[in-house]
Amino acid sequence: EFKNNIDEKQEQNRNNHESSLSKRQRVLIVDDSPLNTKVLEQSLSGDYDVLVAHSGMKALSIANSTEPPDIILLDIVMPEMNGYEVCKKLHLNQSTKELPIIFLTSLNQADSEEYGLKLGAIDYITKPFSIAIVKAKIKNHLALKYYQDVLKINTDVDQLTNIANRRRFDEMLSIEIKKSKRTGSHLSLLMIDIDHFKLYNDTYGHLEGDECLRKVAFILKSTLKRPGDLAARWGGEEFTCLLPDTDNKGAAKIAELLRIAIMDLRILHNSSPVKKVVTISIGAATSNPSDEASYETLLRHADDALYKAKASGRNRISI
Ligand code: GH3
Ligand code: MG
Ligand code: MG
Ligand code: MG
Repeated sequence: EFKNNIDEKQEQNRNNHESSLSKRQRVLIVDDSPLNTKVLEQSLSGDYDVLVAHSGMKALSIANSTEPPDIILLDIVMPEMNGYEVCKKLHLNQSTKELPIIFLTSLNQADSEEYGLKLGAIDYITKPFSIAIVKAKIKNHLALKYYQDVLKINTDVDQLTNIANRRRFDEMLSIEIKKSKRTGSHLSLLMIDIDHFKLYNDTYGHLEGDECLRKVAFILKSTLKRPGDLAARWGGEEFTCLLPDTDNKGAAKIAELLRIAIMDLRILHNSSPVKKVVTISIGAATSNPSDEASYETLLRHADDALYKAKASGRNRISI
């Protein structure tokens, strides 16, 4: 039953990216006048999931939620926070800066439009508007947004395991190294390698081998709980975990959690001399905030530690 549970969750994980693309797209309408939002909501809700905000603050909170919109229709003249301000704030934030914004406003001077477009809005429609034109524009912009999302998934996600790929890991590692230098915080990195995986392939075949990689990836990803943590496929049967704000004690604790979690999966590996189930070895490295942590030294330390874990018997962690 435990195994079925894992298979099911893993299946959900596999479909996660695809389903996030096949879901109905979401349109956020921002306007202080409920009368305006009502008209738009009625004419758009047949094709899209429509979200409504009657203030700039509310719009920002929806855009930053776990279910952000795919496009925003943004009024400009609103009390408290106007549409230009909302647009600027969205663009300053990493997670919302790529959301397409269409201004929908009664400000019909050329310089208002120029200013809005220079702030990064993809379009500018003046009131009174033709609902048919608004709908056609939304449709076109959402088609572009869809391909942007497809591209993002293909550049960041490993096709076999559906966790972050090497490119994504490299990118996050350099970002986190800069951050740890700036803030003086510890940054830890785990290098993980499946034990006797060649023997696993030889015994069960490459397709079973691939399935095993998917299971291991899924467990690594779901065992990491902190929002900044990242599990990635480094290549072949090797994985990495990036652990921001984590010292060597914390890293050792998480490495041990991961080691146990994989062993507890009980994926049969009859020809392994270590155990009769699939196990992993882990090398951990932590940047010392006082020295110059670099990409190469962190990786080299983790690699050296992994080598030690392998040499001293496998199914263990080394720092
Ligand atoms: P060790 O305990 O020392 O790590 O032994 P090992 O056999 O795991 O190490 P080695 O690096 O010699 O072999 C790794 C094997 O992983 C070789 C290759 O057949 C297998 N492998 C790498 N990538 C994939 C993959 O995408 N799918 C499958 N099925 N196997 C892979
Ligand atoms: Mg208004
Ligand atoms: Mg290897
Ligand atoms: Mg190996």
